[in-house]
Amino acid sequence: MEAEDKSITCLENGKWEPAGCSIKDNVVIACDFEEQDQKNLCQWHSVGKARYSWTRHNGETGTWFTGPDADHSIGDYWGHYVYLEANAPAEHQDVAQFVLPSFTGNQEYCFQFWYHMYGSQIVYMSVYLQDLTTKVTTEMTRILGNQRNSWHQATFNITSDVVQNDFSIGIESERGLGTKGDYAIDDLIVTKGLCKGSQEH
Ligand SMILES: [Ca+2]
Ligand SMILES: [Ca+2]
Repeated sequence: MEAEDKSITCLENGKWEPAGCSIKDNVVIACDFEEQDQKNLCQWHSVGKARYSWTRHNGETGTWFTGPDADHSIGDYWGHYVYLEANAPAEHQDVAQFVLPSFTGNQEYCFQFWYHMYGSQIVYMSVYLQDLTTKVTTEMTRILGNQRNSWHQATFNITSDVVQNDFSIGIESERGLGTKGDYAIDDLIVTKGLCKGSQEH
């Protein structure tokens, strides 16, 4: 009898390859940001200016009335999430993308994550797929404005006809007029097949 394999071994030739996954429940990737080395495991990275980039963090953020007080997975000071800090040096209209780099196209997936958009100067969070061959971007949703001080779940079916070629998943947000606009995400999971019993977001 094999030992339970909790490791995610989906990475082949630098690309997430669902057929190579050994984890249970059809998980392609799962990022709760609790381990520093998940930066390698999930291969997430931030695209944009250095002064405004998605960063791993725990506890509350540096300004009152924006950002979460705790992460989603654990729910206390010690839990980690990834966020965009609106304080300086960030500037008005800076944009940053959180990117999961590469999935095999022309297959069905379920993508779920938790987001936190609290603050009077929140602008938007856009979730999109980018075809790595054609560079065409397909926006799946755009969440606008202050969503109060709580975590919300987003669920997406990625049907096989949406992206024919290998693709990346991106989450983009924009820094608003002032400092009360921290965005956070946690507990991202991509599984093979469409979402079970869930509604499309
Ligand atoms: Ca977490
Ligand atoms: Ca804060």
